[in-house]
Amino acid sequence: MIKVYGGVFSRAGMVMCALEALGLPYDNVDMAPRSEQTRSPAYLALNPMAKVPTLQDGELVLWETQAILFYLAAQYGDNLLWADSPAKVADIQRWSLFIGNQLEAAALQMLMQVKYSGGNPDQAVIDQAAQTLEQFMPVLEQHLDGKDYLAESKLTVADIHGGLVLAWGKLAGFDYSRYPAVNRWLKRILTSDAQQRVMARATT
Ligand SMILES: N[C@@H](CCC(=O)N[C@@H](CS)C(=O)NCC(=O)O)C(=O)O
Repeated sequence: MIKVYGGVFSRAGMVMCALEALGLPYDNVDMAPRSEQTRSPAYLALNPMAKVPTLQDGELVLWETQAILFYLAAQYGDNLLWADSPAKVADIQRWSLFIGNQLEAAALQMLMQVKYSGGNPDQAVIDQAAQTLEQFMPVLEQHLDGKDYLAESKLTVADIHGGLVLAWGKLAGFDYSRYPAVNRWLKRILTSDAQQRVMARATT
């Protein structure tokens, strides 16, 4: 059985969302980032970064969220979450990498400051992160205008990764309503059946 290390609210949630969308059974080993568990010799043997998520699928051990998502879709997608030509696959990867490279750090910094700074957020860091999101949001807005998904006119791993990254900004209070196409897309991902099933795990 496929095993996912890391909890629902970490990037492991993205992996679980993809597994849910693919209809694949999996075991979740819930471990918090920076916990003792992530520093155990057994876990370090799987992931020398001591971070989550890690995927175990038979002999395969994989870390780095986007690599895991690309693997799952390519291996098990059978036309779900993925595409059937190198150019279309590259388009899915392009949007996921764009969000990963341009927006992920800013969205995470904003979330960390607003939610996890012990009530002592650094406004300069928040402002800088907001500025970065504002800088690249028009690219997404223009691309998503008139579209339901980032690539392929269907849910792909780019939407799962991208939507859950942008959700960090939303949790931190970033106002996406000024970008209506992005806002609609984000809502579509967060309310998708797959993501609802992941969130249900948080309460069980
Ligand atoms: N680029 C990595 C980042 C992994 C990562 O930073 N995971 C967080 C949880 S979402 C973590 O384990 N942080 C602990 C740490 O930074 O020590 C990926 O996408 O998998």
